[in-house]
Amino acid sequence: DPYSGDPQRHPALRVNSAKPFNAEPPPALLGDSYITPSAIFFKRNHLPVPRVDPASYRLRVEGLPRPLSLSLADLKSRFPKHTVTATLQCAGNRRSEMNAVKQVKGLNWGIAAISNATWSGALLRDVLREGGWGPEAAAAAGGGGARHVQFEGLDADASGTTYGASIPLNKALSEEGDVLLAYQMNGEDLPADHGYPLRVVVPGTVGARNVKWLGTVTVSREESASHWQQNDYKGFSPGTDWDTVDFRSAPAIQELPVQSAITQPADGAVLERDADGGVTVRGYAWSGGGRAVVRVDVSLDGGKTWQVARLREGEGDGEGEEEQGEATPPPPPPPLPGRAWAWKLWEVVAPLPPGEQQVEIVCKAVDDSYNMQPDSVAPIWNLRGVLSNAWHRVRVTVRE
Ligand code: MTE
Ligand code: MO
Repeated sequence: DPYSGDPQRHPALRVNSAKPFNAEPPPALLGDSYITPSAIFFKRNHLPVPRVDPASYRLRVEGLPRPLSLSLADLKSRFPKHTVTATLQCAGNRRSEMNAVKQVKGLNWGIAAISNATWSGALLRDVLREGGWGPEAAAAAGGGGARHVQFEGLDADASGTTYGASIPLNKALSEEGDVLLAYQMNGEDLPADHGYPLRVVVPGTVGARNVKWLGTVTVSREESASHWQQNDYKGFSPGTDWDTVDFRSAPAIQELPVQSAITQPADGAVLERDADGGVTVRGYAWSGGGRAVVRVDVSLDGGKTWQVARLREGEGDGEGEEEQGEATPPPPPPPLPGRAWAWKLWEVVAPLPPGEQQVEIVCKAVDDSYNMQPDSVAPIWNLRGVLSNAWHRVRVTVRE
């Protein structure tokens, strides 16, 4: 069994596939903490988890004037340690809602194939510069006109095919791109499931490009030739089916569209009112490309009327943030424009008229480019079930 070396996992995870291991946390648990504990961070593996010996591990860096072979100690000592809080979201998050409209191909993710962590490591930019990347190399590398950075994982199938992906070179080189060769997650060594000993973290970019168990980085003219870059993780029209799809006709997903979902209450829940007769609704919101979520609208009547949710900024749990007073510490500074890599958790305490009632709760987020989520799934349905970001709806019963 090629999966016999896989690590132990947290029992609270909802398993979508055991081999390879794919699982997401229960939504209420996800929405509880701004930083997702590593044990319940969603896990998306295409292949068995490779066992990597940290002592003999080397990262190969190619396509540069000076190719590099870096040990973990090199990565930790020769480059400044950089820390970024970034949300990862799988392209297939919320795929089950597409499946409900019409069958799609892929793991049946709920709303929790997304999580937020603090990552530390060397900046990919610094490593590429150490390899001689600069204006002259830009002209010479990759036969002229290098455009991409390819990543190859150490996880392989029975035929030796490894996981791979690539990102635009501009993203990797940008001083504001924050692309990390990460050796830590939430202040500890990366867990085995999340890429030990090294993964790339590409803030603002779809999960699939955040290659785990990183073996090789290559600056190149071409995108990665891997299946997952070329023939997967692309979006298509609702009218495209498996007989007509041409994967060459669509770009690989990189930045993801604006997203939000309700983590509490759960669909089908029976709710009690709080002392003031209201109900509490909580969720997450995030957008790709470093675009900040600026507003989340919540409806308790299926989308007829709306109110604005309170964004629970930063690492606090949201308790007491509304109290004004001399003792209140100032809020954390907002992220630099274009670098809002982390999600925002949000909350609404909504009043409801008395009496038992069925309520359809809806949320939708707006990012700082004023991108908004589409209201329904059918017009964005696609055969692979990716980019599922329609208004999220849960139906609950509220009791006296
Ligand atoms: N990297 C390798 N080497 N192998 C993989 O299967 N899965 C990708 C990406 N990096 C994958 C990988 C996908 S599709 C996603 S969504 C993220 O890892 C998931 O990261 P996580 O398991 O840390 O949540
Ligand atoms: Mo993914």
